[in-house]
Amino acid sequence: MLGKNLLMTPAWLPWWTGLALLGLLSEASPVKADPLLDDTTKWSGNFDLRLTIEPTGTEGGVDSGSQFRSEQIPDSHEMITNQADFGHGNDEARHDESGRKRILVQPSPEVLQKVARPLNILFILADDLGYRELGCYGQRLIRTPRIDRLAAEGVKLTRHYAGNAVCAPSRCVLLTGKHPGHAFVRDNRSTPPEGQLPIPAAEQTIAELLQAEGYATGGFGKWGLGGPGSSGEPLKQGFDRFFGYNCQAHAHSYYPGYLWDDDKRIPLTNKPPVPGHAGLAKAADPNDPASYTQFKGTDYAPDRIHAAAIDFLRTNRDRPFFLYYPSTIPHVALHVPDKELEPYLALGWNDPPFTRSRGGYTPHFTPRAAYAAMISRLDTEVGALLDTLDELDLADDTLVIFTSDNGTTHLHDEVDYDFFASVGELRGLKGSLYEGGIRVPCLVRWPGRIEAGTTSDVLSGFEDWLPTVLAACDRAPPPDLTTDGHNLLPALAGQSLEPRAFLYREFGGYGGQQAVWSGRWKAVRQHLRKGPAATELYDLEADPGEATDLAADRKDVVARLEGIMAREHQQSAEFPLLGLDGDATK
Ligand SMILES: [Ca+2]
Repeated sequence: MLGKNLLMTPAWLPWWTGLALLGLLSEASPVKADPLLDDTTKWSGNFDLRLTIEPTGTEGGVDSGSQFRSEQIPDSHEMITNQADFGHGNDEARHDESGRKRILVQPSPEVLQKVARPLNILFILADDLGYRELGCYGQRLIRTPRIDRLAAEGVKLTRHYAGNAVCAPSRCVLLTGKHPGHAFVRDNRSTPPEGQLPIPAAEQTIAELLQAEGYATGGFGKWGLGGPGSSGEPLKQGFDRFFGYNCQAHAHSYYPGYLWDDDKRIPLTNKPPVPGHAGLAKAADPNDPASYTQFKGTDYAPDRIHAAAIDFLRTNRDRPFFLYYPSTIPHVALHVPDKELEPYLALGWNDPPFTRSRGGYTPHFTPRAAYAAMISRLDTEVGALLDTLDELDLADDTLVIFTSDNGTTHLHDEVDYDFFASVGELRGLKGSLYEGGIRVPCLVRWPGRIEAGTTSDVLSGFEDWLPTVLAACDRAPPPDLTTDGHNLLPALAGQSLEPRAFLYREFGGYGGQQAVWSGRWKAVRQHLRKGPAATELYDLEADPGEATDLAADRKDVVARLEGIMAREHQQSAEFPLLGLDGDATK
């Protein structure tokens, strides 16, 4: 019953000679290409090809077996497959008609990995890292050699805007591709006992879309979009794997009592756990370093999170993956191991102790050194992730994106943003829709597709990553998905495009704010919780520090940008902007 046939090609001929001959000579034996290899797939290098030959029986049935054969493609050989050559797309080839033989050309696993390997995504998100806190963005005191090298290997964006001015709403924009006038989560909101307001099941995240395409999806770090068991928890929003903090408040301590390993709480060995918020003991001498030892633990959560992410890379080296790495660094509290502090202590900075005795984040004896050491620690982690891609021979097949969820914190006792010039010439800090709160560093590397060492001033934001990542993976967004984002790939590759019409932000927190960017102009409104607020207008090309309000001189521009604000703000029952909506909760 098992009819068998094997296509024999003399060893000195390239493998496809036999197929071409077969296609030409034997009408009864069309050749079918594997659908995984489309007509633009480029085959090169030295690898095995596996041919499966299935003789077919009578119409409507397959009376066959299969055999495999390997052919070595010469090292120097390179060809572009053409589906027509294989009969793919030819109706005759698709149907197993009586008497015809069907031949499947299937690449061996090595071929798939080497040739048709889908793109991987590594998305690294810093927490509260300001626009000028990396060497490649002008930082002079904090060392970030590995992230700077990433900039040298890819493109540096100079007008990239986080999803919002604080953690949770910024991440919601990133993962769902909707700007804050349409996004579900528009402010931080805790949901006891642990976690933040969950994104609903109906929301589609980047992870969900890639998971449906067969990607391994892992999140490692801080979540903040839905507590354990809620509709928003990572395992229900497209992640196969999660390791880290579910809850943003829990993430204020780097030496916690536990972390989440998928849906299980796993204990850490900090005995006792170090709180994120506590003061010096009443009797403690603020000038004695020993007074601060109570804020040091033994089991540093970033070590655990980083190890789990590296493990995810190794586990999935043969599968396409989406690795989302939302680090908790450099968000306070100032918790960093001594060994990472030492290089900065050696610099002998004037570094007065942060001595808070009650409330707020935990104090530190050398807060400037601690903050710098935390950012350098993140830099080391980024370096190790990139080194692992190199080691696994995946660097060329991986799109790497590095950015931050909002600007530098406004907590000056904790973080001396003046000393570091954390946001440089920009106005505002975390929580503000002025530039310093929301314009963030952003680096993108894709060898062969993005030119190394380039800079782009394309106006862009977190909503763009969902369509950009899908486009990079050669996938279209599902028809029922509405996104406010743009595919950035052409711009990242250096093509000049029609400028984007606008970028929109709103934020119910810190008094209620709205902002619109369009070309050189930016309109911003504050205090929207109190009522309709005056619109300020800045020319960011001439005035990046937003010092001179031009609203009175350019009423035409103000009117146009206010029109965009009105159009893009969709009322939210959860997060009303009272000055615009009235009190939607009444
Ligand atoms: Ca943040």
